[in-house]
Amino acid sequence: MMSDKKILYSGMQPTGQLTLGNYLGALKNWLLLQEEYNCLFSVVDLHSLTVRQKPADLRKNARNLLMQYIAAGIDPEENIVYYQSHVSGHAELAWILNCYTHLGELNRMTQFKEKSAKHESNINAGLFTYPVLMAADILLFNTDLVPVGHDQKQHLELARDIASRFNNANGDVFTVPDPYIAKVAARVMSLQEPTKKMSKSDENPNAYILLLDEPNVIRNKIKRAVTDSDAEIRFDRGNKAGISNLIEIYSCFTGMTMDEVQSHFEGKGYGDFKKEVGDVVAEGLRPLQERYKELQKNKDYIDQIIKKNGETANYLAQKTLRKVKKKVGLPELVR
Ligand code: ATP
Ligand code: LTN
Repeated sequence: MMSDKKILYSGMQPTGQLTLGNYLGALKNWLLLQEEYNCLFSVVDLHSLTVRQKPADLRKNARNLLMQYIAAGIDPEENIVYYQSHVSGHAELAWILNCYTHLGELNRMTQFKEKSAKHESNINAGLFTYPVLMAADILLFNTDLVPVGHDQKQHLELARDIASRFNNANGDVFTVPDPYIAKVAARVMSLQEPTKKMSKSDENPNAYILLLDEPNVIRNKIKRAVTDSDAEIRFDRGNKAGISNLIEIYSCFTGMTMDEVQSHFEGKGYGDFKKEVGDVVAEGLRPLQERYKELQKNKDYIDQIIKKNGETANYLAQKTLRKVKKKVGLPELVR
């Protein structure tokens, strides 16, 4: 962490099991970037409290999520993989940044609007200030690059605005972070409603593929995916959302371009196409699933990773917080 590489930060909410959307839209890019950057990958458990969670489920999901990062290929010895709630600096910085964020900015956030509509009976203040906590996550570590799916672009722009506003008022403290959004599969769509994004908190399990779904479950979900009635395998998001989504997924797992995928399936029917997509996804996720099973047997190893990385993250967070507190005029702690 102390080397002179640039800093990368990203995280995911432990609101359920990881989907193919989380994997292709975000996690896969983390894997590509982890050598080039000093990386922090957090399990953003504080964020997930904005929607009611069952405590036992949250605890389980958080640990499973951290293990899925590692099973996917994130090296926890070289990168800081940790729980957000183990580093109290996130909440402290979020408070300070709340005072540098305008209500109008938060009112414009589409995720807030969507989640408010979905959870009408619990539109809490945390849901509203969610993007400020996210800005704190990123700015706490002087992050240069934030790889996320397309849905997080607006939050990232806000984090940049908050950083610049703070710097303008108090002198350069924060690095203004850049987003990293992949070109292909930045938005993997629901298998049941292909105009909506695939989401791990969807009520219908057929809408998503979980990274830990059994191979036959994966094949069946793809077989049932909603398509269209014209039987042509062609990439056209506007008119053929379901088929285009499957083409993108296939392209991610095979490394083929959209054109190559189209010619590969020329003359074939949807049945054959779906079968092949199911096969490459099931096969592509097999190594991750095998590593996950191994990690499950290794409780002490995971515990030690959580402890060590949490300590490092805390140390780095305190360094930034001390600077921020001083800049805004909070009294120094006398030891
Ligand atoms: P929830 O359903 O609880 O809102 P989610 O599935 O949207 O969760 P997050 O934890 O909010 O997942 O997101 C983790 C990362 O995965 C983010 O970088 C997000 O942009 C990315 N991501 C989530 N869904 C998709 C998707 N369908 N396609 C591409 N990227 C996605
Ligand atoms: N809001 C993000 C999760 C998240 C995040 C972050 C991503 C919280 N803090 C910092 C990147 C950097 C989401 O995916 N819903």
